[in-house]
Amino acid sequence: MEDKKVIFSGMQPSGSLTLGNYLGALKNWVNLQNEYDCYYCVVNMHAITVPKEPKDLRKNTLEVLANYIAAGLDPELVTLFIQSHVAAHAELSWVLNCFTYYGELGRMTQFKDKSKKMESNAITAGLFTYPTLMVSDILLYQTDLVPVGEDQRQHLELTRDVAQRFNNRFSETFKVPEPFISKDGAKIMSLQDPTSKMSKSDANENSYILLMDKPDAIRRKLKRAVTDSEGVVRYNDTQPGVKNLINIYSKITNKSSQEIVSEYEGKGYAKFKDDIAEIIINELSPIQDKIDYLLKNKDYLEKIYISGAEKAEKVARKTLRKVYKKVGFIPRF
Ligand code: AQP
Repeated sequence: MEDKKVIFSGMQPSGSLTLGNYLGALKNWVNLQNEYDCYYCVVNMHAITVPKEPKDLRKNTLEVLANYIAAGLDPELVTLFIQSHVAAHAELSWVLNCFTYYGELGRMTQFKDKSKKMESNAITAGLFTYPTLMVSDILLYQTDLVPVGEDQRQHLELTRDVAQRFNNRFSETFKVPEPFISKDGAKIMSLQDPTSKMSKSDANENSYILLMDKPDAIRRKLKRAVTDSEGVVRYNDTQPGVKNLINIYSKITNKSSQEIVSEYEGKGYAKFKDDIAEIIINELSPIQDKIDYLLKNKDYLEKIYISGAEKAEKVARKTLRKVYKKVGFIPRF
């Protein structure tokens, strides 16, 4: 265990997880669990950077944890925990906010994208400083690698900059982590607007497939998925809707895009969409059975997140103690 490289990643319980979260990140996390010392967190503190109903947040937090386990993460192998249970995340975040520049945060594209869609008086300081909380999540565990989707690369670069800045100002304190972005760039796009990514907080429920969607909903959403008027299954950027569906197909079946294109030569979109719906249903069905089972066994989930937090806390406290000492805070103990 000691020699294994450390991995940290997390997902926001800002809704139920989507096929994008699953194919872009979660499936990958499962493949890494034997080889690395993995910390996978449900980042509920990130989820309140935009308005969120408390009861939904509670429900989604347990759901995300259940989704992690149902998708194949083994709580015996990896550390699964809820972010707010380890206070060091908030504590380090304050310190690192004092080592992150206003200009850097203002350049974050995720902030620009999210804030653009909001009334200016609804944009909170939390949304603006969200990346520093993410920096803290990662640095607390002396993380080597962070498996995230391409959309998170900029936050990872900020993490490296802040870690290096702190290390240079004081002395070696943080491991400078590397992004670990899947080479095949699995960015799953919205089924309604294939130029923007599939997101669980999208207002249009036809834009995403949830891991917990029942077969009928999956079939209906696929039928309504935006394509184009070409009517030919081809893999190119002028047909972003079809390209996205091919990516989903390929990610689940491991078939190449060329194989899929040949398979559907001379066939229309209807058959193609029907087949993808069935492929998704087959992939998700065993996961859904496990999710249902886990959500009926809240005591089990509680055991997992409590023991996960205890383990995470030990590592996180050690880093935080170092940081407090370096910046000149007087230790209490
Ligand atoms: N569409 C996607 N394709 C590939 N990867 C994706 N990820 C998210 N959407 C896609 C990856 O999932 C991980 C966790 O993401 P998150 O839940 O922390 O936040 P997010 O990236 O902001 O995801 P959403 O679904 O878009 O959430 P909302 O709507 O709340 O903002 C990350 O590794 C991410 O790359």
